[in-house]
Amino acid sequence: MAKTFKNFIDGQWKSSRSGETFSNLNPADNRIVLGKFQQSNAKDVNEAVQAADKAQKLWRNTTAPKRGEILYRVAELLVKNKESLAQDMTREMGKVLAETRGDVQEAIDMAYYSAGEGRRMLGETVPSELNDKFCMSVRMPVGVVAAITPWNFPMAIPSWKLFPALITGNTVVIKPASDTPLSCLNLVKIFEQAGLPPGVLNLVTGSGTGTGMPLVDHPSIDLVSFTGSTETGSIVASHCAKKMRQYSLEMGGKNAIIVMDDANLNLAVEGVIWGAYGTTGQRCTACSRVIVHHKVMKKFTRLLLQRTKALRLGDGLLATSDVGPLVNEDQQQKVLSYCKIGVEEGAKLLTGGNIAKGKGRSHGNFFQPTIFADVAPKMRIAQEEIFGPVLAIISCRNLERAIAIVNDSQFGLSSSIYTQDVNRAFKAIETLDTGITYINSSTIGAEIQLPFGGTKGTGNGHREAGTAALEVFTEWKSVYIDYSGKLQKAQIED
Ligand code: UN1
Repeated sequence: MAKTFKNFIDGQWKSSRSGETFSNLNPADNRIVLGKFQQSNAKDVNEAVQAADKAQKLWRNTTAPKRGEILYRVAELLVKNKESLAQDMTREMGKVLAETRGDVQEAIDMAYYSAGEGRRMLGETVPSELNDKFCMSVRMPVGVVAAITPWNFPMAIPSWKLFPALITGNTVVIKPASDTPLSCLNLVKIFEQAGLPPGVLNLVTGSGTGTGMPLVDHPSIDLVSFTGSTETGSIVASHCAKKMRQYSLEMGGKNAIIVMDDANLNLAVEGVIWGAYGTTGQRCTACSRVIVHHKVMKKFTRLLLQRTKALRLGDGLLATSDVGPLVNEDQQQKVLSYCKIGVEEGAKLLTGGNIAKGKGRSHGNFFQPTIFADVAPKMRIAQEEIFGPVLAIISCRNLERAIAIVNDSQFGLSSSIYTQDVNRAFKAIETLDTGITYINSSTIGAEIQLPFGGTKGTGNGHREAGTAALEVFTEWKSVYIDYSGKLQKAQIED
């Protein structure tokens, strides 16, 4: 019998008023049910938001360094439990253990980084127009935050939202993706263990329509922080806009690596393999296009094909697996349909293109690492986010053309160039229209102390992580202190 997990509301573990649950399956073997989770409805959401609203007063009045102390304890508990958290994550999400350890590590890094912010959280002091007057600005919490998180980074992405939101004095209701509720619940449990007061952080599990939307629409929510598909993000945005509510969105990517004729080709191949097939291609930063200088196309393609064919597919818990399954069957069907589209569009399928079966894989959502060559920049497989292990190779004549191809996208998250020429590298940094650019390194692997996010359809101008996160989770208050003891008027001509 699979264990039943509950919602966390006002410091209590509670069943949904719906009386219904949903199953969390292991994508490496869909017969394995990891647990039953609450199918929450609007009533549960209301209770969770009310708890967060009530806890606002206490939490915003807890000094930031004290809030930081709790976050340090969370960090330490995450360190202590890292291995079991990673194992749970591989079981529910599928990516290989080395990567789920990395996912937990991002949460650890974020916890330490944010806890330290409790003693920093810089505001500004600036000169006044007048004598005997002092001007400064301080950061205040926004209020009650709704966090809606995806399944590809089941702990890291919740942590990008929770730690900055909490250190700045907000209270939160989080709804994780229904494919990966366990990792988020494990994180919430650690906050409870670390002594976070009741109501400051609440968890409701369930579907996007039944749980997510009532949360977005709840009148007491002040800010929605969402990571997920562009389609859902735009629905979230329109609901928030109607209610004059703040929102921060992280959405799709169609990230590219440029390989120039002077590149270290072995290094570039390793970068492309890691970017295209890490997390089975299910990162918003995944490399799904590689733009190769025509002079090195033949050699690069040969090396890449060799490395791709050597990748071992299997259960992410096994040390012999390089690439795990896709998260669910719908994802598997979606990736398959894109492979059919690629063939119909006239791209040349070099390897993969199909569901992967065979020993240890017949009950999981495995997919063959896939490469399309001779891809034209306007083809759908070069324009739309596939979110699977599918790579499109595009040829280019020179750097200018390569940059134009990268920028010809509705998205602008991550980009990369392999070159030994410093001039080309700087040209790329300046002209690639993405929020993140890597030089001689893959499109993935962002560190939490820098802003994370993208231009164009990837987001709405906000960034997560780094000090940029403070901009999302705080409001400015400007303060004027006049100690002259008389009425002074600013901006009046003498
Ligand atoms: C994502 O894919 O949604 O840079 C986040 C990276 C990771 C985070 C990716 N640190 O690939």
